Parts: sequence; C-alpha cells; structure tokens
Amino acid sequence: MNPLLHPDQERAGGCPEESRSGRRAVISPNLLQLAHDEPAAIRAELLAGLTEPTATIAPKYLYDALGSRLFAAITELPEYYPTRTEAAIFAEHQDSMAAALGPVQTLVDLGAGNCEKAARLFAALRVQRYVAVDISVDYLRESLQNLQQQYRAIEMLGIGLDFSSSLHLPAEAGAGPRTLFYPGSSIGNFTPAAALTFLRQAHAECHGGSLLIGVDLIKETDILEAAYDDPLGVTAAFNRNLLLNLNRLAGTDFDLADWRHVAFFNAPESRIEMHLEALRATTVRWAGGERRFAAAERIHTENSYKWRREDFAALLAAAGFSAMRHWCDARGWFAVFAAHA
Ligand code: AVI
Repeated sequence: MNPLLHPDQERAGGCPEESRSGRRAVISPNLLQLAHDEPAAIRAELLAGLTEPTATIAPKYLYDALGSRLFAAITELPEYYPTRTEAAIFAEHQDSMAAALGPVQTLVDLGAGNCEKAARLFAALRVQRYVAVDISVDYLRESLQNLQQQYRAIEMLGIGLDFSSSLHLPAEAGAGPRTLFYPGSSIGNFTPAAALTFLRQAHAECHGGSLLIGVDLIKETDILEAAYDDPLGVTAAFNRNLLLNLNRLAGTDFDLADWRHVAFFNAPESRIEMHLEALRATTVRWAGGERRFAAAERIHTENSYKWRREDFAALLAAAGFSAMRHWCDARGWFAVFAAHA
C-alpha cells in the first residue's frame, strides 16, 4: 500500500460513492483527494536525495502515520514553544484579527490536520465556508464530520493535496475571495526563496482575499535548540522515524541503531537544521544501489527558518500582499501576520 495515497484511491472504484477522474477522486460530497506521486516516483526522489554528496530528504517524509503522532507529541513538549505561543496570540487578538481581515467568506486551512486551530477562530472571523486542506483526506474525514455537527451553518469541504512543492487549489476551494490560513510557522520549513514562491502562489489563490499566517521569530540559541532537541527525545524519535519511512518507501535497509538525531541553530542562515548522523561507518543498501556513509556523516532532514518581523513583512510585500498587521506575544518569540491580497 502506498501510504501517501488515500486507501479509497487504491481501491480504484471499490467504493460506491467514489468517482475518479484523472488525478482526483471525489470520496464523498465534501471530500476530494487530489492524487500524489506514484510510488516509483517517490522512490526515485528519495534515492536521488540519498545519493547526493550531502544526503538530503524532504521534510514531508517525516510525516507518516507515526511521524504525525510524534509531531503532535512535540507540540505538547514544554520546550516546543511555537504551538502554545501562537495559540495564545490567537486567543488574545482574535477580535483585532477579525477587524483587520473583515468578514471571511471562505477560510482555506492549509495543513489543517485535526482542524482545531481554525475551528477556534470560526466565531470571531464569522466564517461562512471552511475548506480544510491536508496531504490526505484521511486526516480530515473524522475532524470534518465532528466539526460539521458543531457548526451546522458553515459549509465544509476537505481537500487532500500535497502543496509542499506548489500551491494550486482546485476550483472547488471557492470562486470568491478566500482567506488563506497557514498557522504553525510551517512557512519556516521553506527556504526564503521557496517561501517567496509559495507566498506568491498563495497571493494568487486568495482571489483578492487575505492571508493569516504564523511565523516563528529569531530568539536566543539555547531556547531554539532546546525546542528541536528536547530532553525526552521526542524530536529525536520524530527525526529517526524518517529512516523507518525510507525503508518502507524506498526499500532501503537503514538500521536505527546506526543513527542519531542532531539539531542546531545555524545563525548565518537563521535556521534550525535537523540532521541524522551516522554513529559509525555504515553502508545502506537497496535493490540496485547502495550509499556508504562515513562515521559522523549526516543526512539533512529539515530546516526551520526563524524570521525577523521586518524581514517577513518585506517577504509578504514582495509576494504582493499589502495592508499588513501583525500580533506578537510579550516575549517577541512568535508573530501572526494578517495581510490583504
Ligand atoms: C511543522 N514545522 C513548523 C515544525 C517546525 O518547528 O519547523 C516541524 C518540527 N520539526 C521539529 N520539530 C518540529
């Protein structure tokens, strides 16, 4: 089974309410799955990254079923401040955010997961229509069912879409102005150049609406590094689990015992880097190939860029956004920006 494909897609017509056309599957009236890459293409991408001079794997592969649960656990850690800091900013400033954005016709939640963050804002933002987007509608199905019970007046749609390399929403996301909601500082997982491309695409997808986005800010190195290398080892497990996912998706034979988690703040690049470091010389094999790693050689698995407020405002402006406002916590650790397209 391809874990990146919705199971209904793999059944290829086995489900009575499902209709397939090209690279999309209508799972039910309010669930739409756009197809992912084929397993062979995923394998080729992963093995190409693994055989680069500095081995690199895209961070989206951190999020298999276990990885997603480990990430949820990370957000509960005392050291991982972004989630709770952002939640406090939303709770405190939601009315002024609503005033800055105006009435929200369609709220498009990018990377919605359990949809909790957006749901907390439904009332304040007077949301009429909610479109939850995540890599698989599987993540959205149950959350949307529960939310629909609580908010009967809000029309809801779930879209399964991998927007990590480009953001192009289907027409079903709504014809009128859209407010794109991108919390959690996920924008930090893009390089600044890729973030600009993403924000330009987001600007086009707003259809003249607006953007509400969370951004993690530069702060003391020890605080940043503790957030990405917690004493309980949850972030280490999250990072090392990538190797299990690689073994599944690319047929490699990584042995977890040979690898350790490394995370540090690269100040000149203004980013936390996560790597997997070989504890000893080791050879990783797969059908038709192998890669030899020297002791202490690394696989680069994630960047998490930290921004200065003024630099992020400039990035939004370069992407075409205007009338920006932002809200911060008292320590200046995290910012939420609202901007018009
Ligand atoms: C999803 N993303 C914003 C997280 C971050 O902070 O960059 C992913 C993460 N990686 C390690 N801990 C959390």
